[in-house]
Amino acid sequence: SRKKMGLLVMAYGTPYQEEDIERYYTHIRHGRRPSEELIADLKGRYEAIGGLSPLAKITDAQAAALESKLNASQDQIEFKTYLGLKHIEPFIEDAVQQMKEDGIEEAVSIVLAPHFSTFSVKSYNDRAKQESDKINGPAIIPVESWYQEPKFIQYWVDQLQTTISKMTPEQQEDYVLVVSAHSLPEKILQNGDPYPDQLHETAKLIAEAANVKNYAVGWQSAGQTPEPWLGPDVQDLTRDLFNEKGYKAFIYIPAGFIAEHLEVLYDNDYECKVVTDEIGAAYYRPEMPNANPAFIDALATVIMKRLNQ
Ligand code: FEC
Repeated sequence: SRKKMGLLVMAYGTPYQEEDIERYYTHIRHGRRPSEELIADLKGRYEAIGGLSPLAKITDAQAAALESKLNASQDQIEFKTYLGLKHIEPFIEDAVQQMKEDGIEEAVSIVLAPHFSTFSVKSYNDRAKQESDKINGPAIIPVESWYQEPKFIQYWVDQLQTTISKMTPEQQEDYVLVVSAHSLPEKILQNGDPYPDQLHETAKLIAEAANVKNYAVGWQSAGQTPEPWLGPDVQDLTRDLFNEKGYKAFIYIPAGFIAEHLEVLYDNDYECKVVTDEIGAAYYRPEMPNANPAFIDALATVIMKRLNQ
């Protein structure tokens, strides 16, 4: 019979209803309640993408598809999914407690974000481990980063080719690819955080495999705090690239994200498009991985490679 193993899928989380926005935002800010102005601003952005984010549904679909794929692709282990979110229930700690209640003794964990940062993946993994240590829960084998998985890179190469095939011949001759991730405070660099290098490597892997001549790396969605954040911001980068080279089209791959959510639907599809409209260039944003089977296959491959290490 198959060995039972927990599959701890960790993701950011999103408000389930409008009333959740304030407490969700407060949680993101480590318990500091945002001002009325900040709350109104965030509500306005959710309204602009249709009221709420599709992220909750996409995360659920990704987790379910990953479990099915893993259980269908081998016959040694029976995986059972536990969803643990960073900023709303079910929290990471809830998922670890549930595994313990269900008698799970061993689990593999993955964060639904490709790049490692002390601010992102490390904080998810630390919370899972701390909770498990506290309650004498399952041993957890964490995936630290998975941006290098060839099937993941191939996902973007295929999407890029689909996008390019939709462009006019003039745009095909004269476009630039902008690869981005969520900005983080520059202070992460003091401790040698690998996050920026991992994004640069992702961009290079995609551009080389897809034969893209012109590409640039940028940062998006920076927080509203006075400290310096990693740049260049994608909007400024778009203007600078246009001023230098006059590109006719911009293709955005927000490679630090894997779902269509607020940061993509607003920060790319609205904010970057404001700039491309202003300079008179075409805006393209390939489809996000969501629960695309090719992407789920990439994640399943990452999990099996980790367990076979
Ligand atoms: O509801 C949705 O569809 C949006 C989900 C969402 C994702 C996401 C991903 C990342 N974040 C990361 C870091 C930060 C830092 C701050 C910060 C702030 C916000 C706010 C919202 C929000 N984030 Fe987020 N992020 C998402 C949503 N994030 C809403 C608050 C309003 C705003 O600033 O827009 C700054 C905190 C502070 O103010 O001090 C830092 C990172 C990722 C990608 C990795 C991951 O998914 O874990 C890093 C999705």
